[in-house]
Amino acid sequence: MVKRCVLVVCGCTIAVLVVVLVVFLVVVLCKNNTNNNFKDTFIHDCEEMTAEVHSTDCVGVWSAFEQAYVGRDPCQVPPEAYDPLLSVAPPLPKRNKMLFWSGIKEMAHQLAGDCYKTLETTMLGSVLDEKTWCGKKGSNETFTSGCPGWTECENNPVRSFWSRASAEFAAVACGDAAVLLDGSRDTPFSPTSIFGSIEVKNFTPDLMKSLTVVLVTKDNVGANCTDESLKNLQKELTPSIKYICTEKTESELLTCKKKQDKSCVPCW
Ligand code: AVW
Repeated sequence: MVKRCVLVVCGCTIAVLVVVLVVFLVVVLCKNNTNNNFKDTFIHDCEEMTAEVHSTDCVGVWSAFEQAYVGRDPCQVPPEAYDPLLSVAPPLPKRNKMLFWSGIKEMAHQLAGDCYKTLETTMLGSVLDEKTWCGKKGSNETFTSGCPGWTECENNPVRSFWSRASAEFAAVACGDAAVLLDGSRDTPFSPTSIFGSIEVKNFTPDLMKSLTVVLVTKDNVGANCTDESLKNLQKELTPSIKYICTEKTESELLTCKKKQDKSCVPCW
């Protein structure tokens, strides 16, 4: 009887240990998989994006990327931490086809198609769009969850990346550029947005000829080109950059886009 009891207790203990071990292995493997997935996807997407243009050392680009935040407190990653990354993978400008946006990301990308270049269609922008990442003090890992949110602290790895990349994207914009602003916002030109606080301040007057503001409204409801906030935008622009403003409804723009061919005649 005692022997049987000992056997049952031992059996149960072994079964519990096996379950704990399996759960532990699954958790560890899944975690590593997430991190490797992030790295592998980064390198894969980088290679796909650069294959046609020029060969790029995407493993080197990954190293420059991770050195910005790995091992650091995720609230102490300033935009300058990405300087080495931006110097190995700078945004390539497209003359007269640079498109900025504020408030209407989806619409901007529907209209951009293959005709315009947005920050999210540059190599780094497309690889990191909609992604979250951060490091941790004393760790050499990349985490894709549990990272600080956009407003949780200013110097978080994601926000600092977009700030630094936006500054660079704006600095190389050349010729006639355009910005799509959300006409249904109270302040279509927001001085605290990335466009208002970073991009406008980084335009290079010797490179940029004009900026066309396309105020996008829903069926003519919303702001127009006389909007107070746009006066602040004009004030921010160097006088040598010509300012143009036009009002368009969403449906006008989408209808035009459908008809647009490879000649990419602007819809504004
Ligand atoms: P936006 P931006 N919390 O539509 O001018 C979370 O205002 O700033 O346009 N995420 C945020 C927050 C926030 N408070 N603020 C901004 N974001 C993120 C790069 C979020 O992902 C391009 F070149 C939101 O979708 C454009 O010309 C995105 O920032 C320009 O910057 C845009 O906020 C658009 O930035």
